[in-house]
Parts: sequence; C-alpha cells; structure tokens
Amino acid sequence: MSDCIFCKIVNGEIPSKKVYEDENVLAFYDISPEAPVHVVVIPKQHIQSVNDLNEENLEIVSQIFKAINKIVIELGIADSGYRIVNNCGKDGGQTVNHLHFHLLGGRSLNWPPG
Ligand code: DGP
Repeated sequence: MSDCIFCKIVNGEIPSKKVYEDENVLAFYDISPEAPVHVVVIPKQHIQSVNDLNEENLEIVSQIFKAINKIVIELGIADSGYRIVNNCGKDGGQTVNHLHFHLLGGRSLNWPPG
C-alpha cells in the first residue's frame, strides 16, 4: 500500500534497522522502544490487522512466529523471556495499520498493560 509506513520500510523507502528478513517476513527495531529489546515483526504483504487474517493469508502468522523463534535466540532473550504484543484497532492502540507483532524483552516486564 503506497501510504503505509511499514510497506515503505519493506520496500526500502524508509530506512530501518533490520534484525531479520526472509521472503515473507521482516523484523526491525521499533523507532520508540519500550524495552531494551523492542522489535516489530511484520508480514511483507500488506495486511491491515488481525481482523484481516483469513484462510488465504493465515499461514503468514506461522511464518512470523517461526521468525520470532529465531530472533529471540539471535538477540539472547530466549531463556530470560519476552513478550509478544499485537495491538488491533483503535481501542487496542494500533497506530500503524499494517499487521505487526511487538517483541519486547531485555528487562522484567510489568503486567497488566494499561
Ligand atoms: P502500534 O502502536 O501497535 O501500531 O505500533 C506501531 C509501532 O511502530 C510503534 O511502536 C512505533 C513503530 N514505528 C512507527 N513508525 C516507525 C518507523 O518509521 N520506523 C520504525 N522503526 N518504527 C516505527
């Protein structure tokens, strides 16, 4: 999508600090980190939110979680633990309308979120 920030990151129009990339998945450091490790993991394909997952594109979620398994090992947080967050829609706090999962770690995280 031409006006989507994350699509622009995928196609290189906006720079990002990448931590993982394969054919269908991209992960990069969040511009406003909330933890020592704060990575955003996205499908390269534009999917607006969890609400837009369907039989045809659902496989990407499996690919994203496979990528996360590799990233947490690479970044050294697999054993200490981490949190995966998806914000969906206005009340969920989603500000970028391209499906993404926040990967947060590197410190003890509080619960519940606000
Ligand atoms: P959310 O609020 O769940 O939609 O999260 C969107 C996240 O995307 C937010 O934590 C900030 C991050 N973000 C927004 N624009 C950019 C950008 O241009 N570069 C990077 N690296 N992260 C961005």
